[in-house]
Amino acid sequence: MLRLKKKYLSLLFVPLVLVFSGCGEDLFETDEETHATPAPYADTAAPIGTITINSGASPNITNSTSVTLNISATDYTGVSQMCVSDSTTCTTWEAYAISKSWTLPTGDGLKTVNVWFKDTLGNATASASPHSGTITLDTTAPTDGTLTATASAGSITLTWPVFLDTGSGIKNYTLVYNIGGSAPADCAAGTAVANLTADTTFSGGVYTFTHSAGLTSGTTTYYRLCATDWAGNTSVGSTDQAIP
Ligand SMILES: [Ca+2]
Repeated sequence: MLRLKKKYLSLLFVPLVLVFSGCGEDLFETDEETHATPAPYADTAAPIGTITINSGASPNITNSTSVTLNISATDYTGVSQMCVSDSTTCTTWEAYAISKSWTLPTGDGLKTVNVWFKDTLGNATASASPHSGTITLDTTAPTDGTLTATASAGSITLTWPVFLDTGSGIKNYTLVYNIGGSAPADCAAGTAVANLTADTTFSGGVYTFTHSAGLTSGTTTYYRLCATDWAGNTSVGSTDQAIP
């Protein structure tokens, strides 16, 4: 019985690969009269693509109108052009690129950026069906509630109600203090308390944090509490003081 050794089997594929790769070349020689037969495939499809804004981070929120568009498209004959717009109308075609700096329209809220693609043969994304990316623009800092500092022997208890934020919501609080003097000018000044989030309890809509480390008995401690939203906007802060 005639059997082909396994090692010779692979040799059979070599000519086949050469044949197919030769056909592949033909598909792109659109302006050369090298073959009598027409190309076996006509590309009438628009590119397929996606767009995300600032890499589509989650939650996808920004406090700046300056963003980066991350663009990707594929096409049988190659992606040639793109058209980016804040509206549902394409107005300006430009060379296809996978990254583009973009300025969102001002005004907080959900923003949509649309992109249309065109391949090298002119097949374009349907005008009514652009690819879309979204991001929430929040440029408004949270509204401060009232911080209350209450002293007891060796410690000060701080309480505050939930601060409010439009646009993206409160992400975290920052509590800073000065021993003597006056309240820190902002929440980047003064000394930040350690482990604020971990050591804060929440009940009945009120946060409670007890501060003891670093206090000086008999000396007024000045506090400032700020809230930061998910877009990175930090409030001016609410201040209070107490003498432990
Ligand atoms: Ca906000």
